[in-house]
Amino acid sequence: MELTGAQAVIRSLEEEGVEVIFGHPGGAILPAYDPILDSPVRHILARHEQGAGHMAEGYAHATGRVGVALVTSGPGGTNLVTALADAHMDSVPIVAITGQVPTGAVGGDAFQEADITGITMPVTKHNEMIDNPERIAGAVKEAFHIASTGRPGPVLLDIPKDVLNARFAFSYPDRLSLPGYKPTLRGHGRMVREAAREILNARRPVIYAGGGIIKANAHEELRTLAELASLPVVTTLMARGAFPDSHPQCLGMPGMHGHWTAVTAMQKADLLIALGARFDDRVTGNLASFAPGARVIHVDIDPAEIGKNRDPDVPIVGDCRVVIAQLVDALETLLTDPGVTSDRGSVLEDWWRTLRTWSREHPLRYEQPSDGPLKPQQVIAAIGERLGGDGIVVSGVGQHQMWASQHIRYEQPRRWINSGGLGAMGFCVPAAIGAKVGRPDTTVVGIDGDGSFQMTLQELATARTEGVPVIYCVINNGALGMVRQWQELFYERRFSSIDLGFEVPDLVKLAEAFGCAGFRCERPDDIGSTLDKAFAVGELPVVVDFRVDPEEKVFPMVPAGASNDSIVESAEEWYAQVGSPAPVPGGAGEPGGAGVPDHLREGNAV
Ligand SMILES: Cc1ncc(C[n+]2csc(CCOP(=O)(O)OP(=O)(O)O)c2C)c(N)n1
Ligand SMILES: [Mg+2]
Repeated sequence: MELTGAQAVIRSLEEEGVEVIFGHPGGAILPAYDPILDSPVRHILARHEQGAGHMAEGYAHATGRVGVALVTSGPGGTNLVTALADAHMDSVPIVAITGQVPTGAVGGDAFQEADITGITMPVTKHNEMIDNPERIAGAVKEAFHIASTGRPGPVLLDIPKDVLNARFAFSYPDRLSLPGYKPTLRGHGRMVREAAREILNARRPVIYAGGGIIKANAHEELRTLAELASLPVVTTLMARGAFPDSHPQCLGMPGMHGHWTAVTAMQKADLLIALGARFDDRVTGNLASFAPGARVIHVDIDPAEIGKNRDPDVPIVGDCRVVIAQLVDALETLLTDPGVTSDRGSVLEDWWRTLRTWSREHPLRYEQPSDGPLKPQQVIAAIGERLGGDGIVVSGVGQHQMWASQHIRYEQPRRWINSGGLGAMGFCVPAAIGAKVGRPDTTVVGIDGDGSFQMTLQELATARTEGVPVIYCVINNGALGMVRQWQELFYERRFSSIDLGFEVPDLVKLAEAFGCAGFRCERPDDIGSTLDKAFAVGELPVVVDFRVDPEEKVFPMVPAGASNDSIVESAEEWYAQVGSPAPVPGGAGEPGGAGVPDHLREGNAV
């Protein structure tokens, strides 16, 4: 069948089962926009290419399928870079297609030319400029395969305009030929048996579950393993929901703002079973003092992760779902040995007693005075209760993100979506649109910061015009709160360029200007009724302006680069160690705060 290159692109997407494209047109990609009119594939017009990229990511996070973004050359591609980098850091399967100037003009600084394959080389799993139309179908097929298999990630295809316009005989390949690309799925048998023995020998084991569990759809296997061997589980920021928060063996989130018990359990563990996790600095704190007494089993599909930050005692390259099932088999075999106690709970009794005591003594803490300012944690907890384990929560980046991870219970995978590795403000508004498009029957709540919201709020227009009713709850502290928190703690309250104010923009009027419903809540007593109104809207996107206390800080906290042993649970504990807070500029207060002891100083290690 004879098609143009552009028709071949859209046909190839149809062949891959794509139901929706998030994009924004322009000169070089124009030919590809014409056949969309005749295709069953839905196109969602983002107002900014970064938005299109994050929408594709949100869609992929929520559905487990590949998200697709389509943009033009030059600024279209460069605007997409943040989303690609985010997808690369968080292993999100997306395929981006960019238009390019005609082949003959490449390299000549033509209008809207950018070397997008060069620019995105370090932030894509694979990219390619397609130089002839016959290559389109094969390249698309490979792109979807590479994006979604092994360690998932972004793939970019750059297609010059003359290639899009050329006519040729199209056929879709039914086979792939990628001889150099064969991700290892099955773990090495001897290593798996070794890991099973380590698990039985351990007295203070902890499963360190990372985002790879969700990517591999391994949550059921994880649960089987944890229950079989009575193992405590921590779920990282990228793995919230991979193991139910309500499960008695769940210790919560580790890391810089993790639960005290999760952080400390890892520090005191004699065995860490790292499953699809990458020993990120936000989890380990100072690497040299991280989990000093622990032996390490590290399971990851990406061989480059093994030993990157921490040398494992038992390295296993493989897909989490496959390897955990192998581990369960190996453990079951060992447990039939008459010399081995099959009641692992009794073997780990001391450890569990300690963990339970810690959990009781070190809950997350905050106080909501009934007549005082609205506390962000209270708002977020109320949203979580309203969702009751159903619904998808998408966040921006900052304090609100940490509170949304801490104060909402996640019971299932793909219910918590955020920008973890890159920490890209602006993620929430578009990613929530992508999630809702992928899961239209599920309530999608965006929990955003006032700063993050202002980076991509123009996508409210997309949500409204495309009929995507996300409920955005802006945790409005009038500030770049997380930066403010660091300036308070590490720069003696010398607040520099963090003030956003509450009034500009007026979020309720802004919502209305975009044809969305807008509400405001300023008092603790009004949280419930405001959420009632927001959840009752139904058809339209909603923006709720929750005006919260700017003084509130995220605790627990391990200062960047410090040891996880220096975890601080509250502002009171912090100031008990460093001296009273420095005076609020222009306000009352005792001088002090300059005496930050060495172990709480912000390190240089990120
Ligand atoms: C694109 C981008 N720029 C800058 C930062 C640095 N940064 C991290 S958190 C933060 C403040 C976020 O403010 P807001 O969205 O209001 O969230 P809050 O911390 O107040 O809850 C900033 C500027 C970032 N993460 N991403
Ligand atoms: Mg803020």
